[in-house]
Formats: sequence, C-alpha cells, structure tokens
Amino acid sequence: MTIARLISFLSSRPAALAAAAAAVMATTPAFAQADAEAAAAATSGASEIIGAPKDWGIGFQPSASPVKHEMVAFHNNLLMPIITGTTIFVMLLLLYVMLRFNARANPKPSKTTHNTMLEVIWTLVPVIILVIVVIPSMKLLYMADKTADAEMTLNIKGFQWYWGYQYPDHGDIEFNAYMVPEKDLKEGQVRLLSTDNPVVLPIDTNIRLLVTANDVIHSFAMPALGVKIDAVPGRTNETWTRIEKVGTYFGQCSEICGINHGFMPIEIKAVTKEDFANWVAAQGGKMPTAEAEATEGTAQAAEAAPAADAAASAASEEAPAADAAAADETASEEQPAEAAQ
Ligand SMILES: [Cu+2]
Repeated sequence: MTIARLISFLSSRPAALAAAAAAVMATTPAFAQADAEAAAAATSGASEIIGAPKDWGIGFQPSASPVKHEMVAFHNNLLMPIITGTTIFVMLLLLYVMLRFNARANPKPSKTTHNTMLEVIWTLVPVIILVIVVIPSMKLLYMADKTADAEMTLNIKGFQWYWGYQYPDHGDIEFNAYMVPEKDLKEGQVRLLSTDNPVVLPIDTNIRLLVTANDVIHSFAMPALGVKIDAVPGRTNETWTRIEKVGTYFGQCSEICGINHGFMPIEIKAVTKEDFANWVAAQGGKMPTAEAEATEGTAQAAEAAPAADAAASAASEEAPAADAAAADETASEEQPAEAAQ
C-alpha cells in the first residue's frame, strides 16, 4: 500500500485504525474499566454523577458526547497501540545492545560511524508515524471547533474565582456559580465540585458554548463531554457539546488562574428537554422554540387569509389565537390540494 493510499484510508476511517491492536487494548485494565464505567452509566438512573472521583478510578471518565467518543477512540485505537509498540521496540533494542555489545560480550568494538540506510529509516519512520497521527487529530480538532446547527447557546465567563453563565436564547437567564464550601455541603453534593448554581442543560441538543473571561485566563473543562477550552479576557472562544445522558457532570477550571484556581468547579445538570423547559420557566426565562412557532403561526395566518374582510380582522384582533388556529387549518387544507395539482 502506498503512503498516499494509507493516508486516505486513515483519514476516511479513523475508527477502523489498528484493528489488530484492539484485542490488546481490551485486556488492559484502564480500558476495561472505562468500558465498565460506560456500561454502568448507560444503565443507571437520573441522579447519576459523572466526573466525581471514585476509588480506583483510572482511565477516561465515561464519555457522554459525540466529540468525547471520538477522542476515546482516537486514544484507544491509534495512540495507545503506537505508544505501546514504540516503547516495547525501544526497550527490546536497549536490552539487545546491553547484552550483545557490552565490554565483556564484545571486547573488540567495530569502528562503524555511519549507515545511510539506517539513518534514512530512523528519520522516515517517525515522520510517517506523526503523519498518521496528525490526520485524525486534526479531524478531531475541527469536529470540536463548532457545530453547524447549534440549537442553543450558553455563554460562559470565567472570573477570579467562579464561573458566570448566561442563556441568550432563553430570555437572558444569568447567574454565577460558586463552589459550595465544605461546611455547607448537603446530601448528594460533592466536596470541591458541587456549585450553588449548577448549569442546567438539555440532553440531545447541539449546544454552542461561547467562552470568555473577565480578568485572567481560565479554562472551561468538562472531561465527560470532551470539552476543554481556554477562557481568555477580551476574546470569545467557541466550542460545542451534545450531552447524551441525563446526569450530573463535573469539571474544573484547567488553567492556573490564581489562589483559588482549584476552587471554581463546574457543575452541569443534564436534564430532559421537558425538564429543561420547566427549569427555564422557573427562572423567568422563555423557550425560543415556543416564540418562533408563535411568530410562524401569525405569518401563516397572514399568508393564508389575505382577503379576509374587516369584520374578520376585527374578530382576529379579539381572538388572535383562534384565528391563527383557523388559518392553520385552512393552510393544511390547501396544501394537499396544491400538492395534488
Ligand atoms: Cu480559573
């Protein structure tokens, strides 16, 4: 297989890489545990906590977003086989040199100084390995960069030392979230990770995250979602997520930002879309979809009944909802007829 073909194969199918190595991975404890965690996550209930420390917690946190799935696959299927293979190869070489060429086994060393073939190989092989790594890596970076069709936006701002959140699509709900001090922890809250105002987000929704900072550089990191992005004063960084499971997720500031850097955690409560709508209502906000539908309905009414007489428009002023409903009916009656023509 030529290098060009190999590259195109790798870039088109990153998940299919190093299939032979997958068997090795399955026997490694770290991966086995990540799988077990993921399985447990899939079967347990709504109150599940993801991202809190646990005994023997090694490996990745269970992934709960498309980007994180790809990151885990990239690590497990490509990086680990390469790193493991390289380490074993170098270790065997070292052992061979130590045994075969020590002073006792090889008292008269050869005077060889150069070997062109060998030098070409040990330059080219690492280059090829890096090219193989960089292609899926860049694909992943672009995937994490932004979502084409964001359904909502969350503005995130880092402060010394807490996070501020704003929901511009939901009537500008706005709040700050501080870590709950140890003495105030309630049942179910996690030391150093729970906040007084968890971020509530809907599952199965493409969420645009716009991240900035007020004072110094912070970093917004949610391991289970595969999100880690710098929060820079005077600059807005964009990334996105799509949370797949209901639960409580924890993250932390990941850029040393001062004395309380370790005490500005991130808590996200991922809820169903209905629960999210209820939460928005409880916060005094409004859902963008309801508003959009109402506008659409009015537009349809205006389109469907342009010849309505004065009496009808007077009636519609008195009962706009009924009129809109009637217009909707007309529209739906007209559409099949048009389609038939
Ligand atoms: Cu910070």
